[in-house]
Amino acid sequence: MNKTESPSLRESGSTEHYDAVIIGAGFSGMYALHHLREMGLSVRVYDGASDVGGTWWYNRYPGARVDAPGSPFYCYTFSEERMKEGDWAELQAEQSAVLDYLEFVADRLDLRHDIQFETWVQDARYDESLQRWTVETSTGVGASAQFLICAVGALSTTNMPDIPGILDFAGECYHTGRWPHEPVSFQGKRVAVIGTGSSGIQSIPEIAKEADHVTVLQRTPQFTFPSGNRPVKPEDMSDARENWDAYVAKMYASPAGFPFDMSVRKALDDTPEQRRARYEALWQRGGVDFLIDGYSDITTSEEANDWLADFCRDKIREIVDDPETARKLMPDHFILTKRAILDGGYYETFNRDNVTLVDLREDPIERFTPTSVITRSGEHPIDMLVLATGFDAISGSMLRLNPKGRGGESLKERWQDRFHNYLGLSVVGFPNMFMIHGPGSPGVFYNMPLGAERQMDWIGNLISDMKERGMRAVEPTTESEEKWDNVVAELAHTTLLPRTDSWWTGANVPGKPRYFSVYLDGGGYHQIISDVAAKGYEGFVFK
Ligand code: NA7
Repeated sequence: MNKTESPSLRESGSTEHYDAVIIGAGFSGMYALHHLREMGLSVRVYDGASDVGGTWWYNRYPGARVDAPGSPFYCYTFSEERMKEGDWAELQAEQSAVLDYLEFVADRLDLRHDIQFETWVQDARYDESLQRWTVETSTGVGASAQFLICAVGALSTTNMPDIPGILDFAGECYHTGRWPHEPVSFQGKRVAVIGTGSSGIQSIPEIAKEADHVTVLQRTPQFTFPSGNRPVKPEDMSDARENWDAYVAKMYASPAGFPFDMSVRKALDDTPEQRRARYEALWQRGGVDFLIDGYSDITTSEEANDWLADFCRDKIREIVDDPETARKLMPDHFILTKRAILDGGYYETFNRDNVTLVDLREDPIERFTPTSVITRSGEHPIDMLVLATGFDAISGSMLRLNPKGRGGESLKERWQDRFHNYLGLSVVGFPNMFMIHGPGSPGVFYNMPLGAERQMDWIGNLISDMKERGMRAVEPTTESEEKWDNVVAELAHTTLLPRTDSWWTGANVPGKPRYFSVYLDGGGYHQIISDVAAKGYEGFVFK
């Protein structure tokens, strides 16, 4: 019998009944579906997109690729067979390669069968008397389920800038996080790009190759490292296939979920000459090696941080021909306290005749007209506007969903001042609701596909435990939520990270609670949640 035809699925009017509803069909939601189905649960997944992939379905802008320690380790680990069938051409896989991989997994596991695409969940409410969630969707067909799994993505809800006249701009306008599926041509066009985070820094060099002119509207200058992207050597791919178990064990044991040994050497243990030589070698090699093979105290010691920042600022002066442009590109925050960026010739792009940099701190945008952007110093006529302005990250997609818990309290009300949660998985007042990569979890600081698998395995074990014990509802206690909040904050404050405005601290979205809401030690986190389970799910109450 097909699992979706199991006895627990019944149709009543326009409400379908499942054991679990999953929201989102990206890396997390796809694994959640597979795992819960394997456990024998009836499951429905809803996603607003037309196919699987989540953020990798939407982010199709030119130059989009994995900018983390990459292939072949940015993938699922649950199936050795799937890993062996997959292939990765480049260390930092381009967006289309990641999406191909997810489509391949969806095909192999027949996931689409239980996913309803082009369907937005408009409301999710907990019914205390039934101990179930009721979900309403944009298609009019709703669902009721005991468990609600929110796999809504930490980088999914776009951050749209509120600038006078922006809606009057009559030319083409695209957000990098909602890039069209049809080809976009920049040929002969004057393009303005707002934003110089990963998306801007990946796309600007590609756009500049084709466009007539590119005006980069920069609010905060960024540190970015040469990507060092290269083909995956066939022998490395074979080695990963042959020794997959050993690699996975290493990924499980590492703080960031990748099978690399992180340098434990401190920057200040070396002489300035030794540091310079090491950084120069790493710069030439490129990639995330500054994190892996650099020094362990860059984000904890101000002096070590300043040293690397100065080294990178020297590189900008070396690369960029025009001293005035180099000056505008000079970042002044602690290095690596905004998301590390890898680029394919970003600073070099400013040596092109068709690229202009506007420093919005000196020359802010005043307004848009139908044909231009006007900054304090004058008018820039444009044909196209690219918004590389990022996301309402980490908590934004949960707030957009805005589930209503016990007593009808909404998550927006609950999260007005802080993103209250226990273990980054659950929230008081929202029984049987689980978040993947939510605030309070390692989320974006961990290998995200692996993090999703490990959180989902934990949730699956909790559900099994409840079924065995005949429990119908689970939620954390207020005390455990408060304790976890302190644990997350204490760890963050051992670093320089909370001291910089970034999307990690919510500073990119006006009105958002401003604090560092991610648990920084991914390896330690998975040990903690496993210990919680071993102690009978300490900090939770069951009914
Ligand atoms: P990011 O990293 O949040 O970058 C967004 C950029 O847009 C950043 O430079 C922002 O400046 C800028 N921004 C945002 N709003 C505005 C307004 N209103 N005016 C001017 N400039 C603005 O998003 P990305 O999409 O690049 O990357 C997100 C993550 O996705 C990335 O780190 C990877 O993990 C994948 P700010 O720095 O806030 O001053």
